[in-house]
Amino acid sequence: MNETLVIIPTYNERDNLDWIVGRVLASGARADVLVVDDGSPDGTGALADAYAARDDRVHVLHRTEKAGLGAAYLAGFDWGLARGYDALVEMDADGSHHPEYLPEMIELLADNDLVLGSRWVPGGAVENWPLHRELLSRGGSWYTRGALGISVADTTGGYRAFRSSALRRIDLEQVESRGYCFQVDLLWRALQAGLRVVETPITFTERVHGTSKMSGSIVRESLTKVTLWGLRRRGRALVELVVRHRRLPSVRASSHRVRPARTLTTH
Ligand SMILES: Nc1nc2c(ncn2[C@@H]2O[C@H](COP(=O)(O)OP(=O)(O)O)[C@@H](O)[C@H]2O)c(=O)[nH]1
Ligand SMILES: [Mg+2]
Repeated sequence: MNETLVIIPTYNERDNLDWIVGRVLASGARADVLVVDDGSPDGTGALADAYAARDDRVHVLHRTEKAGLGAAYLAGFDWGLARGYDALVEMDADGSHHPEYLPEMIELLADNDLVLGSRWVPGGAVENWPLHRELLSRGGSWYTRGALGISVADTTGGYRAFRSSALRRIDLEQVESRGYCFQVDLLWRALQAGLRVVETPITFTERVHGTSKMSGSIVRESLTKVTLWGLRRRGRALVELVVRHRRLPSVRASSHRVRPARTLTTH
C-alpha cells in the first residue's frame, strides 16, 4: 500500500474520471486513489469500478445519493484513516487541481500538518475561470479572513494535503458543513487545533468536461456559517475581555498584601 491516499469526490464526472486518475498515478507521488462517488447517474461509479479492477492502487467508495462534497470527503477520510495512510489529499475530479503538484505538496507535509494549494498567494493563478467565479472565490476568502481573523489567502480551495496524524486531532464528527463550506469549516478547525498550515501556489484550471455543481444554496450555506463562526469568535473574545476585567480588582487586592513583604526585603 502507498503511504498517500488521494481522495477524489465525484458526481457525474464520467468524462474526467479516467484522465484524472491516470494523471494521479503517473504523477510520481506514489499515491493510491479513492474515488468517492455519490451514485452518479452518468455511470461514473461503474467507470471507477472498472479502473479499480485493473489497477489495485485505485479504490472506490459508493454512496447512494448526492449528499454534498463535505459528506463525501468525511466518508473518504474515515476510509483512509481506518487503513493507516500517512497522508490524505483532497482533489477535484475535473482536472482543476493538477496532480503534477502532488509530489511537492506531499514533501511539504514533512514540516507541516496541512498544505493548502493556493490560488491567491504570489505564484498562484486561475485559468479559464469566469470572472463571477473568481470574484466569488476572492470575495469569499476576503470575507472569511475578516470574519475569522485568519491570514490564509485561499480559504475556500479544495486542493489540500493533510498529515493523517494531524487530521486525527480534529473531531471530524463535529464537522457540520456538507457543501463546499466544508473546506472553510475544516480549515477553521485545523487552525483552532493548532495545526501547522502552509499555502503553496497552484494554478487552478477550470474544467473542460462536465458541469460545475456549485449552486446558490452552497454559497448561502458558506455565508451563513462563516458569519456565525465569526460572531461566535467575537462573542468569545468579548467574554474573555469581560472576565479579565472582572479579575482585575482581585489582582489589585492581592498586590496590597504583597507590598509590605516586598518593602521588608528591600530594606
Ligand atoms: N461525491 C460527491 N462529489 C461532489 C459533490 N458535489 C461536487 N462534487 C465533486 O466535487 C468536485 C468539485 O466540484 P465542481 O462542480 O467542479 O465545483 P467547482 O469547481 O467549484 O465548480 C468535483 O470532483 C465534483 O464531482 C457531491 O455532492 N458528492
Ligand atoms: Mg470544478
